[in-house]
Amino acid sequence: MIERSKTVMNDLVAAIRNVMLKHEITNEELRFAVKYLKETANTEFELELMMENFFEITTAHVTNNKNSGSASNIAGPFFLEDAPDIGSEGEIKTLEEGEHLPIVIRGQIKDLAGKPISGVKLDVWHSTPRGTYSGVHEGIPSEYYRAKLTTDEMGYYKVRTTKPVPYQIPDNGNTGRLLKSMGRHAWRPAHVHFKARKPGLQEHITQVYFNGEDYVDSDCCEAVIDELVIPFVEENGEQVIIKNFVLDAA
Ligand code: MBD
Ligand code: FE
Repeated sequence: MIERSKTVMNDLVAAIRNVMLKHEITNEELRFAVKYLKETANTEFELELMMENFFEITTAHVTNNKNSGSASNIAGPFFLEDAPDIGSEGEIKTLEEGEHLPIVIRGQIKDLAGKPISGVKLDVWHSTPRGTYSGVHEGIPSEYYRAKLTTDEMGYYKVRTTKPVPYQIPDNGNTGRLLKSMGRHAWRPAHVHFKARKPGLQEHITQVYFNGEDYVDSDCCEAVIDELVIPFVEENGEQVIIKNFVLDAA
C-alpha cells in the first residue's frame, strides 16, 4: 500500500505539473486555485460533490475494466441503507405529486456461468417526480422512493414505482460554477440506482438511464455507459424497464 501510494502520488504530481507547464500557470493562478480548493472544502458537501462529479465514474471504469459481468456505475450521494424490504416483487412507496408516471422495473440476476442467483439483496432508489431524493431533500420520508428486493429462486425481481426525472446537482456552489466555466451544465439525466449484494459475489453498484431522454448525452457526471441506457417496453399497458444483471464473483 505504501509502495502504491508512492507510485500514484508521484504520477499525480507529475500529471498536474504537465498541465501547469502546458498552460503556463502563474503563481497568482496557483494561489487562486489554493483559495478555491480551501473554500470548497470549507463548504459543507461541496468537496464531496466535486470529487464525485468529476472522478467517481473513473472508479467505475476501473471496476468495469477488471470485471466480466454487467457494467458498474457511480453510486452518487443518496443511497440509504434501511430501505423497506419488499421481497422479490412489490411496490416502491411513492407520493401522488408532480408528474406521477407509473413504471415497472424488472429483471433477472445471473452469475458469470449464466446460472440464476436467488437471494440477492437488490436495493433500488431514484428521484421523486420533482427531481429530489427521499430522506435527503424536502422532508420526504426515507421509506419512499427506495426499496430492498430479494431475487426469487430463478433470480427474478420486479418492482412498481414512478418515473424519475433529471436531477440538477447544486449549481450555485464551486462545483456548479466550475462546470459552468468548463462550458457544461449541472444536470444528470433521469436515472435509477441499484446496489446488488450477496455473500460470495462482488457488491455491484450501477444505474440505468432511459433511451433518448434529456441529458443522456451530456450528463454532468459523465457517467452514462451505452450498456446502461435502456428503452421502455410496453407490457400489458405498463411502461417497463428490463434491467438484467450478470454479477462477478467476489
Ligand atoms: C445524484 O442523484 C447522483 O446520482 C449523482 C451521481 C450525483 C449527484 C446526484
Ligand atoms: Fe442519483
